[in-house]
Amino acid sequence: MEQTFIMIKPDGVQRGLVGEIIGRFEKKGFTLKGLKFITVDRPFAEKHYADLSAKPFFSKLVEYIISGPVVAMVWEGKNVVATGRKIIGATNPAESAPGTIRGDYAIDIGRNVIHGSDAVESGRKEIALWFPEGIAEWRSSLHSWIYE
Ligand code: DAT
Ligand code: MG
Repeated sequence: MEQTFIMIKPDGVQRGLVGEIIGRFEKKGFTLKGLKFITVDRPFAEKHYADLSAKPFFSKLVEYIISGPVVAMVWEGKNVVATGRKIIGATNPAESAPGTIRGDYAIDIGRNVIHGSDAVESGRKEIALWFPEGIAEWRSSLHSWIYE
């Protein structure tokens, strides 16, 4: 089954949005496979955002991600990468639809509350980076009530 890496950024933690965000993924029917509350250091954040290292906003982005604890998660389910991105909303909250996490809870692009993998392959890489110890092996007993 497909997996994605989701991270509640430091602003989401500070603003008390952890329960709300986890609830949206849970209620959709996705399965939580990994979760940790951690503050990452600069080299780690730079590795996570390595693809953006040439962007003018890169250093500000890294500064933001290391500014406090984040909630790092692995969620599993059918099409969870693309659907997760829909739940999260457009990168710039000014363009995120109401009903999405960023559309409901964010204003500035540099404080957009949450990260989600943009493809199955980048998800695989991000999960390996954030969860080198591996993730939980379990199957929800609700499976047959969510999938036909
Ligand atoms: P996303 O987080 O939607 O996958 P991304 O991978 O393109 O977006 O960029 C990572 C983060 O970098 C994004 O959540 C916010 C920040 N960012 C992206 N584009 C930006 C821009 N033009 N100015 C400032 N910050 C930006
Ligand atoms: Mg991205």
